[in-house]
Amino acid sequence: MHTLPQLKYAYDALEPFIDAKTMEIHHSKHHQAYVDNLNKLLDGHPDLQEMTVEELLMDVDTLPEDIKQGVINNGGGHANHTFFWELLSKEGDREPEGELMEMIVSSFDSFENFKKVFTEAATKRFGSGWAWLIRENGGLKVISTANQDSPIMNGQHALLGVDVWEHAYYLKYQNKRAEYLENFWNVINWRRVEEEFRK
Ligand code: MN3
Repeated sequence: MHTLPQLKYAYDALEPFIDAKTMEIHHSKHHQAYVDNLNKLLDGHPDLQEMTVEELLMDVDTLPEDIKQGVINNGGGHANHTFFWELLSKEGDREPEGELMEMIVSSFDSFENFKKVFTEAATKRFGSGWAWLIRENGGLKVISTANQDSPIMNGQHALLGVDVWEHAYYLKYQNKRAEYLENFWNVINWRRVEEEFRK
């Protein structure tokens, strides 16, 4: 049985960059729905019920055809959001440190340029989806995925991700995705990103 993870901070902790109402609806309604739908899809599949959401996503081609797309959408939604909440914080430094920073600079020339590349991928994602910073070939790369497709499905290891579904920003920023993305840099928990980088 998959469950909604508790946030380690209050819904208003990321104000004014991400507003409390958006956080509350995003977590308690949207994320909850992915969890509930995933549980419903796995009902009657005791073997699949024992797997973690990462295990389900790692091998989607082995899933029964009638639930495959549903698990991609809702399992992906559950995994993506669980990671996303951990990536957010209003405390601490606004830049990565140490080896992560070094690899960002060696992969993108500068931290400023990395921000530009990441923001561009997030801005250009048509419709709903995510932008990610992933590890690849001993370096780092920016990608984006559609809908709730998870990098885990492609065997990719994400270090940072941003949700660009309208539900992530519409209440505060309306159609201005670029403004939401500008503000996103104020709420990244770089210590959590560094922890993922060390894995
Ligand atoms: Mn979302």
